[in-house]
Amino acid sequence: MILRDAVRVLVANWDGGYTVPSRRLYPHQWSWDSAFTAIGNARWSPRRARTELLSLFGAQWEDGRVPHIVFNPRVPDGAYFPGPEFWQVRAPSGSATSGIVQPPVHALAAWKAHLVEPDPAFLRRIYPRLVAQQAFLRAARRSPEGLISIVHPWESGMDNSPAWDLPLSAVRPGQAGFVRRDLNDVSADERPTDRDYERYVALARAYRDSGYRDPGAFHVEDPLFNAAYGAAECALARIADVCGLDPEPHEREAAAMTAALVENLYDDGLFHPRDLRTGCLVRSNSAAGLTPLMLPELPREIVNALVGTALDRFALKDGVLPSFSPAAPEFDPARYWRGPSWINLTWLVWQGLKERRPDLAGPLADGVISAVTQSGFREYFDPFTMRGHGCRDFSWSAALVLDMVAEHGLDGLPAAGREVGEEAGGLGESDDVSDHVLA
Ligand code: 2M8
Repeated sequence: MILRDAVRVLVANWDGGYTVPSRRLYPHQWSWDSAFTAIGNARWSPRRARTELLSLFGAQWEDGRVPHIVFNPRVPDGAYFPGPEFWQVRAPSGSATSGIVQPPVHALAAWKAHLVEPDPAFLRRIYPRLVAQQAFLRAARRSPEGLISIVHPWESGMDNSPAWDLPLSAVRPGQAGFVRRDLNDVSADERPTDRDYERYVALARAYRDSGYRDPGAFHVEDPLFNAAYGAAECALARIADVCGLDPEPHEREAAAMTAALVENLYDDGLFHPRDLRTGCLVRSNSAAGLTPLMLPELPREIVNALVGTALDRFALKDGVLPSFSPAAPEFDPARYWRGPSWINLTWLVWQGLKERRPDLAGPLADGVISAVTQSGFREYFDPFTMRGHGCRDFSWSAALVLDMVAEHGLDGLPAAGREVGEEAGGLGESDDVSDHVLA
């Protein structure tokens, strides 16, 4: 039932070449959402997964950046703010896009799609695009210590995390002069405050006005973003291998990122962001600090310390992962990225636990499954009551449940890999899958 419902959400949110995160709240294509959605779609329609990724990379910029939103010209102006009229930029393909990026989880998604249904031709097609995405980050955002920076909280994907409160306090909110659309669909106490929104808009405007080049008042190294970059290099090494190319440069790059993270962002059982304006670590309690667990070469003692932190400060033993430590004063179980449990973040940490700590990974998958069984495919969940918050029928919640069930099983039934999706995909692969042509 759960699996069929998940596929139904993904079918309803499919736009012919990609999946919207949510029909009403997010009616365009989002970068990391497409990667997570592809991971789940691969379980019942690998073709859809490949199309989704190729469609996103179709809007890649010449400098290699993959914009965080690709706008659908058929969606009415004003359906989402800030829309194309705010960003004022187009990809070489002609698509209107934003000019900022999101965590590079796409190489991992491409590799996972290939594992479900091997397709070397797809890998050969997307590999240069994925390499260019990483190259942009190195060229435009890499510090001498080897870490990649972000210039907007939206680039972290965890937009409203309390980890950004301090760096954001240096940003002067601009003049309002805009109308928020998000509050049409979701209650104000589950979304960022107006004050935060004014800062987001001021930052995006300043970056736009610099020609999408200069970091402005927010300039931060984020553990999740950097862990995703490192995991992307690991995936690229495997992809290169299948393509008959040398995996070694990617392996070296992944190892260098792991070392840079440990050297610069690790302290006291958790990875922390670093504010490049002050040079100081922002010692917050964000679950982003656990995501370097994704990196296979993370030293064992750090893995053990992170697991200890996850158990003590994040209540992981209860089978859920809050996005922010419940023990911290800023924790809010219902407000967007300030404490609720998110399925994508849980999935990233689960990647790092599956082999090292199956005793913890199993209950985490069960926790996710019971949250959606109780509350549906909501955007986020109260980590204690599992009550759903944010929008409904949210794509990555549905997609990643398909992936977790395929690997972990359901209700005591063993993992079934591809068959999970085939059974759930009884709804049939729609004919409405266009084979997107890369620009
Ligand atoms: C949220 O972010 C957008 C801005 O990009 C928003 O609040 O309008 C975040 O949760 C982000 O991680 C996600 O990619 C996006 C679409 O699901 O929504």
